[in-house]
Amino acid sequence: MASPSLNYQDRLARATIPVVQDLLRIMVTKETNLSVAADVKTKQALLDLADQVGPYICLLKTHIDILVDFDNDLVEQLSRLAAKHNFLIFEDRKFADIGNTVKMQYGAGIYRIADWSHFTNCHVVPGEGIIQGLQEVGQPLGRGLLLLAEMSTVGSLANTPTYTAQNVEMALRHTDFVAGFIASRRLTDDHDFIYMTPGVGLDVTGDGLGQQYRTPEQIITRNRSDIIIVGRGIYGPGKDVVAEAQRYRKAGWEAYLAR
Ligand code: S5P
Repeated sequence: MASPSLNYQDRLARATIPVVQDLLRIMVTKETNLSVAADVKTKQALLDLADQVGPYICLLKTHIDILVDFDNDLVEQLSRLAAKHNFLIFEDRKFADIGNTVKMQYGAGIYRIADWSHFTNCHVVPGEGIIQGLQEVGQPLGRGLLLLAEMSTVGSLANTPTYTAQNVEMALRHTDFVAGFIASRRLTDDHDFIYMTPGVGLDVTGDGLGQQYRTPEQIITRNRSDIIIVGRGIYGPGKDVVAEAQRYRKAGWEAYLAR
């Protein structure tokens, strides 16, 4: 099979899941493949960070259960910032339970993730039922799912050829809802999935807790992933958030142009 086009514009024309089209359109329009991992503890810190990095990102990744003061107003304000700056939201929930349980975790509870998050993700450890359960809730709302086919950490049990390949097989059976993968590299050319890669940093190689950082050049140019996810590299201690967001956006986009 001929090597597929890796050009975001070509892929926008081919994408079939509406939320993937929206994401690619934003990437092309804003010239950014940067997603910020907003791991902060308060509502105000999250809103401030989203407003600061908003102009430079295509996607804001949240861990909504870190917040000590979550409320529905946060969701409204965050959604307004997403509209103001033209980015999408990805709640990094990493679902991992049986289909019937994840349906409730995704659609109900305090957070009602499916109501506001364009993308979420899951481990396929329980088998394909987890995808079916999430799909029942998410697809009618126009959401997309990412499978955690690999993890960025030292000793990750997900990073075996068999497990990763099974993620790909499951994704290929659900191409109407599975938008792509969390992985360090493009995994298949059989279908045009979106790849998002965390563990990206320009200055350090680890965090002392198993996280491993690779450069945008490694991830985007060489590994043919699509989106870099950057957290502490942008807002860690002593960082100038706006300057770092600009720096990572530039590095990610240049790495894309170089391939
Ligand atoms: O394999 C993974 C998958 C994810 S989603 N490794 C990760 O680090 N993540 C997430 O990416 C993690 O939960 C965190 O929100 C972000 C990385 O943050 P950083 O501060 O290390 O850049």
